[in-house]
Amino acid sequence: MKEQQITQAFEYAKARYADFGIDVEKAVAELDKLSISLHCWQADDVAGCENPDGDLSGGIQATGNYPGKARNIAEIRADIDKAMSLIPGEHRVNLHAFYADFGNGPVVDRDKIEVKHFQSWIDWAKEKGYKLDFNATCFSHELSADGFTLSNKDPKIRQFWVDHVNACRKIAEEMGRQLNSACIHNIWIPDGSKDLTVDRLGYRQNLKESLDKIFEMKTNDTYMRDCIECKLFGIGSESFVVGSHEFYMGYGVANNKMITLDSGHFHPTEVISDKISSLLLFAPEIMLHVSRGVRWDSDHVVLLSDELLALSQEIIRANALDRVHVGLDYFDASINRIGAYVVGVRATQKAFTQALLEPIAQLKAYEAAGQNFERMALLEEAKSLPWAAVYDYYCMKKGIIVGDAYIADIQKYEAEVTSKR
Ligand code: RNT
Ligand code: ZN
Repeated sequence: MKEQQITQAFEYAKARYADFGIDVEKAVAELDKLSISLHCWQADDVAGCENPDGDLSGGIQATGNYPGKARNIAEIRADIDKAMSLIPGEHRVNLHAFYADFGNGPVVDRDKIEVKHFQSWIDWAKEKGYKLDFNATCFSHELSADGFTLSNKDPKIRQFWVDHVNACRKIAEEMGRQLNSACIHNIWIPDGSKDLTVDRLGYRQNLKESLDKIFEMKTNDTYMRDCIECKLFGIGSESFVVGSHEFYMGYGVANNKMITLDSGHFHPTEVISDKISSLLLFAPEIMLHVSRGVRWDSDHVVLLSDELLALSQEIIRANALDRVHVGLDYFDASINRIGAYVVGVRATQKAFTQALLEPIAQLKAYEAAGQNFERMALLEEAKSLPWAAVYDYYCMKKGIIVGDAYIADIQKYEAEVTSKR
């Protein structure tokens, strides 16, 4: 696309949206503030750096063997940099604890990790202008092998994971301090079982006690925030998951903790978009793991779906961009992994572009007056207003490749870099 075409289309969009009293420039400025947290684990199929050839466990699985996966920290960073170069705006990188950089120093177990093991990540982020988020890694480890971590029947195993999570919370706090932006630390645990479980209460009591112990260690809100993520089921935890939605919803509301909503962690017809306006009333903030569930699998590449649009609309309609943190969470090993990143982020940005351009005031006025046909008709019209021209213009203004031309760019990177791995 030529610059002139993009500008012309944008000018048309501007005039068209002005008919509805919408200021397109303002929407672009808002879109530019949306910082998306890019999950580092799409680059290497959630392998981590401790033992990249080891098995991923914990009820999650990356399927596919597309060539070119990142094999070490340098390659993960290079691939994330490449993906970021094809995404307009300033974004975050979401790290997991098992991406520690031990360099030439001794390798320590997860309960002993420190800031120094992540200093090279922080330095890289600083150099590139990214902010960081962080996650304890309570899977792919011998002490999670029986399927239980913070809720384990064995108090020594529980303590190990409490120590790990708190080691991570300290690291997160320091990441936030050094990068001058609160690092969001997420707790997701795989705990659950394949089949009938009798003492559900016992496991949940254990989890509650472990979390209480964890949060006894106070951290500075300016530099780090805690969040807790529920799940419905996983591979091998089909019958019982300790950290269910009700569990974390209750825990989060009672303890003023941020809830993480992963779009792939609910019943197939249940959507997280409708949870936003409820949670906002009871929880301080919300963290999102935007994903795309397909049948039993929760982790397909994010696309511009009705649900993604509904999610963005709920956030914008509630004027809650400052309380909802948007992160991605999927791992597709069957396609070009950098492409997977770019498609997911661009889809998310496109959904927010539409949401930011919605004629909300008019829609609310119709609704208040009981004019439900008018509300429906305007919602339909809004779908085909020229929002794509606004997104293209945004990419161009930020000096980022516009439209499908990024496909060829990723193919080039594949030919020159990833295919040689
Ligand atoms: C797993 C959770 C969790 C993980 C990452 C790797 O079902 O969604 O967020 O995907 O922590
Ligand atoms: Zn998740």
